[in-house]
Amino acid sequence: MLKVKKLRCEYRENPMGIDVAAPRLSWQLIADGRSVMQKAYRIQVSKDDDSFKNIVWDTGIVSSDKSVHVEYAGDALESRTRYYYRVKAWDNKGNVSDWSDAGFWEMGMLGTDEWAAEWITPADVNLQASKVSPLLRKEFNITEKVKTARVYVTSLGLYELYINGIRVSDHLFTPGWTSYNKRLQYQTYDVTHLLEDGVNAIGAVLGNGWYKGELGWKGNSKIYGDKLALLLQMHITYEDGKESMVISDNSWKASTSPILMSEIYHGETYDARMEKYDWNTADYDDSDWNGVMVLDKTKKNLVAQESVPVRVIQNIKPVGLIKTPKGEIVIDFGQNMVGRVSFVVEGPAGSEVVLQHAEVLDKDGNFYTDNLRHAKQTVRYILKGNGKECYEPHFTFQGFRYVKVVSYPGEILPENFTGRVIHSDMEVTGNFTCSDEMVNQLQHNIFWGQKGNFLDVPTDCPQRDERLGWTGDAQVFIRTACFNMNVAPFFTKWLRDLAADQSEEKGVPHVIPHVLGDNSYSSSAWGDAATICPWTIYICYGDKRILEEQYASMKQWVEYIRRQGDNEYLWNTGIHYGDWLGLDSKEGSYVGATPTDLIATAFYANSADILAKTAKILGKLADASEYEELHKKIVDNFRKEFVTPNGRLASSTQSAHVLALMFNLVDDRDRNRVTNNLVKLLEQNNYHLTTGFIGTPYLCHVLSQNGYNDIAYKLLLNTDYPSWLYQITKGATTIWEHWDGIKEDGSFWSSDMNSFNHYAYGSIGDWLYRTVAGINTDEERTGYKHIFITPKPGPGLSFARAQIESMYGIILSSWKKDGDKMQVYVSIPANTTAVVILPFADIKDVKEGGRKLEEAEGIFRYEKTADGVKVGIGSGDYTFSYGVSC
Ligand code: RAM
Repeated sequence: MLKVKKLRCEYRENPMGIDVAAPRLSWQLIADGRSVMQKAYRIQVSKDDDSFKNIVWDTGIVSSDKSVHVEYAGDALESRTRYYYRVKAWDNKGNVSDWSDAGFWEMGMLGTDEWAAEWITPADVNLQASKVSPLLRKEFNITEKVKTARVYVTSLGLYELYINGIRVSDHLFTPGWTSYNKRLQYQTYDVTHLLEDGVNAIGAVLGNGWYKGELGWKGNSKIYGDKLALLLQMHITYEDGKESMVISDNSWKASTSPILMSEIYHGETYDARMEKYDWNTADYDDSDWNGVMVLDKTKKNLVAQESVPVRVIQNIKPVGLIKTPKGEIVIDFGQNMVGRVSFVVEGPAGSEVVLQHAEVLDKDGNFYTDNLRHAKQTVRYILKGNGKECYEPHFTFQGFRYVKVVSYPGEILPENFTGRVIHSDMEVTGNFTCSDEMVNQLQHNIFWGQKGNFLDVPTDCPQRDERLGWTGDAQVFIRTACFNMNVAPFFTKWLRDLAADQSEEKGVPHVIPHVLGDNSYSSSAWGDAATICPWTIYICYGDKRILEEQYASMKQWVEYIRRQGDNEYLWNTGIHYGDWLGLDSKEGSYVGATPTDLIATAFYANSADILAKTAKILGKLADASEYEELHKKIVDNFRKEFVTPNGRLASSTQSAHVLALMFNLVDDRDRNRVTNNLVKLLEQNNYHLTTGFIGTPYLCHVLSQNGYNDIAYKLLLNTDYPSWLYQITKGATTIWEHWDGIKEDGSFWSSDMNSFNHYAYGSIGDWLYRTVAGINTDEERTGYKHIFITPKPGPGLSFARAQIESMYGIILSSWKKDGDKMQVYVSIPANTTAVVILPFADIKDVKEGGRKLEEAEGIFRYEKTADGVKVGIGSGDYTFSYGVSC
């Protein structure tokens, strides 16, 4: 049995409207038995229909085991054209698959000159200047039978689009957030099914969003521009082959909507009495509407949608209704989430529903919003008063678990409220469970932190007046993110903005898209997102193209650092966030005690190393040797500056030791000493961490890698402050920004900067997947083409299990320790191979499926190593059991 399944083009299933010149095709092989490898493949691509009669590219039978990111190499792809593709595979066992089901991709509008549409904005300057969301509409006639219709659309601000009263898609927060003046995405929708014979109507509502609304804690707004506008082009193809277009131009009409105010941070005000019934259908009389104005705005910055869309991903019902000591009524959704609340209400016209959103209650059980700072997170709905009314906000999202019902006509019944969880619709690829319920809750919290902070851009927090694409947070969390969900398209888009927003000197802004003003760039560890993020996507998805695309940006960042100060091999100038929020910070400071020049130089070394490896992979050999040399010199200088001749680190913080070990900055002779000193520091602190954003992600890794796996487990399983599980004892359902967000006595650390949904410390997820369960990719054959399964059991857990869906299929690693018996279960997808290290095992004891290793099928080789028995396997499921003495 051999099947080809899960066809993906540019990571996506049947993407609509892409502008990639050579789209990459991937598939998975489904096969019985063990050690199945692809021997050959054949791809056919046909234009316009899936009968494969009009074939434009046929690879023929290609002898290759490549099944991920095979680049289309046929004739140039045409604009606004759909291509179907199918794949057939041959394996090493003599099986041939059938043709797969057909997948497709559709090209977007490829040339700027193809845009006949014009940017339009309401002509009424008062409407333009007000907070009210404008409506735009246009009627058009259809007299012949429609074969297909497509809309290509984008906006300055956010848009919702309707045809004949129906939303064209469930995508939210379109056109997404990019560095708008340089790159603005448009979306492509198939609207064939929405068109009718005769008069049709198309209508759009615009919202401030990131373009015109408030952004950042300084209360800035209109960062990208002060006029909301729409750009839309519909192409209709008729059965007889003729075509026509509907475009945004000065024939459109504009008016006011019932959305009186909508702001990402502040919520929405909606007066249902102002609704224009059926405004987006052909029956509506728009004779009292105003006209529109054509805006002279560029179309040169337009790019097709690059990431996955943002959607409502799930609904949550309230778990309780609370009356607080202050007497307020608060709905508890049981989960700190990001999205909004939809509700049903009935009451007299003019009565109001007012909802305020918050993440936590204070220690007395009262509704608490101080940590939101200026973000109002308030939704106000004014009833029209004609029976049951349903409402959900349009252009805003909130970070919340609790909702205070400030006003609501009638009885407040939980069933009338629904939490709508919103984020980028990334495919869920991973899960981790183990024998400790609190660690399982930790994994849950990490996962929800990712859901809440991956809303089109990777943010730090989703609730206060920030919600920005902090580069440091993104690089710290990306490896964990890659386990939980497929984040490749998401980061592909964001990294293009990073490159686009690099300063003239090629520094990297603190937040991407860059909205914080001129001097907000180039902190070490934050700017290093430029190298760490593309490298991680390459490692986890085998995506060489992201390295090609980002190479200039990566190199410019390293060269930027090199130009700082007067020693090109140290970075000891500039202002840095350091080990942000480390517990060893001085009173009143956020910057941990680890010297910022040590951190900056360590990250500089790491970035130079990544750049050298990238240059080698891309065949840029001169660069490769130059940056290898640079890396060596930075490491030498690090040693001179921060390591004493006898191998002691100049800084005695945990994070300094962690970085030195993680980035291989000390020589082998000193490694033990530095490790032992780290262990001593931990011991002096009663085996508790003091690390901030920089040290925390690597802390358990360096312990496990250097002989102290037991201490890593101890840190993981601590439940008292400060630890990952401490916050769980305080009821956390997402990861906190501060180790002491809520103190032991129930009071808050501060109201100033205290997010309860911040993924940075969730980076421990990487260690759970990669070390506890032990799933890793070989860096020589990335994207899990060759897999390492190296579980490291430790004290306190009796089993752990992780599963990830790689580009090749599902990888599973699970171990169970029962007294002196150990069982390791592994599943490896077809067309990959793996090395498994069975911890604490002896060759003679190990059985696979009841058989000795030499008798088991699919095992290429095995040997005893210091870490256990090392077994080479091909695809399939394996159960290893053996006795252990420790
Ligand atoms: C705050 C947040 C954010 C961090 C910056 C430096 O805004 O904690 O996560 O990256 O500071």
